[in-house]
Amino acid sequence: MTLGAIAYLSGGVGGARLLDGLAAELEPSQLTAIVNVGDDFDHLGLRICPDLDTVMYTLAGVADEARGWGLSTESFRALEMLGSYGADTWFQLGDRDLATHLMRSNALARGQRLTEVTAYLAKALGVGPRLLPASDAPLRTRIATRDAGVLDFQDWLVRRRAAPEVEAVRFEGSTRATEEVLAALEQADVVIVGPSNPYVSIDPILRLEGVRQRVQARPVVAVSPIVDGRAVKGPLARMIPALAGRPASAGAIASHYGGLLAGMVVEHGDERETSRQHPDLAVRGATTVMKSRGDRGALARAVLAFAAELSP
Ligand code: FO1
Repeated sequence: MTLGAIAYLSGGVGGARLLDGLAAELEPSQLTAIVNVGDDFDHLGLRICPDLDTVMYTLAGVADEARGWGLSTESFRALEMLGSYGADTWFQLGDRDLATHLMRSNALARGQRLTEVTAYLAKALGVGPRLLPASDAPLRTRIATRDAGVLDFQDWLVRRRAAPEVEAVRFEGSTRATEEVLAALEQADVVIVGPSNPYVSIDPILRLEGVRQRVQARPVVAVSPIVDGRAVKGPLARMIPALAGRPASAGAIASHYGGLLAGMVVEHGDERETSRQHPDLAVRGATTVMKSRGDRGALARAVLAFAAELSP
């Protein structure tokens, strides 16, 4: 069938890149991104929403392509001055990026919902598809580690470079998805799960009240964030053995999502092993490592074609 409305679950840099490819293939009104807010934190008096900003900057074409987060043509003069005052500088806040955090923090302080201020900022940057924070209320992913206690997410990921071994991932705060998120899932013909870390980018979305039941009522296609046993970016390849007690693989990702998936798009060469682990899962091979904007479009087309085949 030709697909109508698509709900896309996203977190991290890989999720944002495929969303960029999908946005180029679809009408803006067809595509809604439901974005992780478990990475969010309050830092230097500002509310920082890394996954929302990564998606917004990527779709606006202003993201720093090499880093994947933050803005291109950035400077860090404010951060230098903060350092002179002895403030924390381990989280690299750029001068132009600070404008986003100032606008968002002021709007929230005036009582606006995160959903509203996200829509305002995205519109100001000319972003077409709807970007929805998974929840309006604060939600925090925390990492229980073997040797360093329970850490805030950015402290673990950025400050400590994900070195402390993970024993468990915990979520604190909001358990409520927004009404907009629940409605977007109800109106979706298909749900696409981006090539994101399932533990810290997608689980914080699925665990919200009413989300998993609405997602599993629709055809769900996930794109594997693991290629030939390795993570394209980030700590995922080490988290799978630590948390699932098995080697990193696309099959391990499918197992983590349980019976949620109708299909999985994996890197060429990973099809056979994934199908061996999951005989009843539809598996499609594609080029899932996106090195260019052209790659994003090609992967988006492959995912959309596969999703259309799986939709009744
Ligand atoms: N990731 C880093 O590894 N180092 C940083 O200094 C850093 C700063 C930063 C500033 C704004 C922002 O929106 C994201 C930033 N990130 C940084 C990425 C952030 O840690 C995200 O949580 C990851 O991209 C995973 O989603």
